[in-house]
Formats: sequence, structure tokens, C-alpha cells
Amino acid sequence: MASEKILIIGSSGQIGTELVMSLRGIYGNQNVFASDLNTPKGEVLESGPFVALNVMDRAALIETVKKYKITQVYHLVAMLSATAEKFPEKGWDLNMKSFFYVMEMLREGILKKVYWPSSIAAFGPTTPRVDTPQHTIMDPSTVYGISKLSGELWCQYYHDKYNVDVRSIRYPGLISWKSEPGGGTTDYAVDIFYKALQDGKYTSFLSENTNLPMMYMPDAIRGTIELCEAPADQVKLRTGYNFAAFSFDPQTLAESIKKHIPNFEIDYAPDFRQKIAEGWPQSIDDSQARQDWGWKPEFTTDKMVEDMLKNLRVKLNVK
Ligand code: AKB
Repeated sequence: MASEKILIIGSSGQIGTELVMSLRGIYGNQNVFASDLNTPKGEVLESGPFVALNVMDRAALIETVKKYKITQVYHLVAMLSATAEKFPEKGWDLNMKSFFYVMEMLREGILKKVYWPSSIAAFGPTTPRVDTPQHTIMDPSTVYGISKLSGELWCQYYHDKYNVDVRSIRYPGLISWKSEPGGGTTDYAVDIFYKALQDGKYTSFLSENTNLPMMYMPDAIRGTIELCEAPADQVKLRTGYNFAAFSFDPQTLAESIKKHIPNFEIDYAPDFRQKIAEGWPQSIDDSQARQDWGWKPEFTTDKMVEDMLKNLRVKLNVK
């Protein structure tokens, strides 16, 4: 394990910020390189190496991998669902071009392993929405979803054709108090906590009964590392694994928050993100991840809400 050198591309994003710290705990601070356009703050910068990198600069990416003798890449750069609808070509370029740069290094044997995140956005409006199976209709209707489904199929292609080690998970909406998301359709489920603590009220951009699969970040980080560290023969799928914890709609989340902040008020003003959410699953069947590499979430909605509020009160200095 100590001989592994890991590069996290997009380390200043919602997942990256926390994944860097967990991987440094396992592989050693000096062996996990954070990289992003934006210089991180705090512990990511202070605890180990950071490389300022524009992932669209292929030469710089290859140079970084060679210079630091990187063996594994976690490719976390992406333009998420809501933003990519506004900038389709830019979204596609960012999500896919950099993916190929990394996959080609894997094919050439410069890298040993790649992790690439997929999303529930890879499903679409005619996908069965309840307990969405691992293998089912996939007809994404967003730029982001199309890029995620395409990437999944390319992962499988590279694995089957070139026998390389690439792994992927279909993330639900991720909730974290340490880092904020940006440009996603599930972002309301993080914003709501900040507004509940700071203003006592929140206007949701999704309607009250829009049920979506969600997960607390500690589970997402643990699951990601468990998949990446599983013996290769247990990773039977080389597209994205279905990955689930719980589902809720804005009204149910607000009720759970009210158990701690009784005066909290929510109202609803659905915008263009409503249509995106309506094309996504409401709940996910992740039995294959459970069976192949032992996935099991720990956090329920109520447990997550309690932990979010406890930590955000300290972070935001709110009584
Ligand atoms: C988004 O809302 O775009 C992301 C996702 C579900 O992949 N959080």
C-alpha cells in the first residue's frame, strides 16, 4: 500500500475535500496529491502535497502523473447537472475530455488504477423510478447524465478491451457539512441546513414531494474507498455500481430538521431543476454492490440530520 501514489483531480470539490483526507489517513499524507484549479484551504493544503492543475491541459496532467510517479487517479472533476444544462458544450468537454486523458494513461500502463464517479443522473425519465435496478433502461436527458452514462460505458470498454482496472459508483445526492456542492439538482438538501440554522426558513427549488436518493458524505467516502480497495475479482461490474443509503423529499427532510429546530419553515418555488429531478430515480436497488464488495450504509435520514446540525452549529457559530 505504501508504494501507491494517488492523485485526486478535483480535490477542492464536494467529494474531493473529504476523500483526500481519508486517503491520506490510509496511504500517508505525502502519498496523496490533491489537485485542482482552486487552491484548497485548511487541512487539505496543510496536511500534504497540492498541485495546481487544469485538467484540460493534457500535457500538464501527464507531467504531474509522471513527475510524482502516480499509480492511481481519482478523477472527480465534473460540471454537475444544473450547471451543465446552462453550458452544454463546456460541460461535455470538461466531463469527458479529461476522462479520456486519464483513461489513456491507464491503457498505456502509466497508471494502475482509476476511479471515476458516475451518478443517478445516468438514469432517465423512462427508467423504473422505484428501487431502480442495477441493469435497466438508461436514457438520461441531461448533459451531465449523458456524460455519466457515456463514461460508464467507456469504463467498461477500456476494462474489457485493455484489461485495465477502472471502478465507478453511481452517486445519489451527497450531503456534507464540511464541503458544499455546486451546480447540482440535489444541492437543496445541503442548502436547507445552512438556511435553517441562519434564517430559520428555506425556499426549496424542488417541490415538496420530489423524492430522491441521498447519502451522507461519511458513508459515500467509506463506500468509495471500499470499492477501490476491493480485490479486483470482486469488482464484477465495470460500469457504475448502484449505491444507496436513504431517500427523502424536501417536506420529509424539513420535518426531520423541525425535530431540532421547531420553528423552521419551508416553502416551495420549483425551478428548472424540478424537471431534472423528475427524470431521476426515487430509490435505488444497490444489492449488487452489497453482494460484490460488501457495501452497507450506516446513516439514516434522521441520524444524518442530527449530525449535520450538530457540526454546522459549530462551523457557523450558531447556538
Ligand atoms: C447533481 O445533483 O447533479 C449531483 C448528482 C446526483 O450527481 N449531486
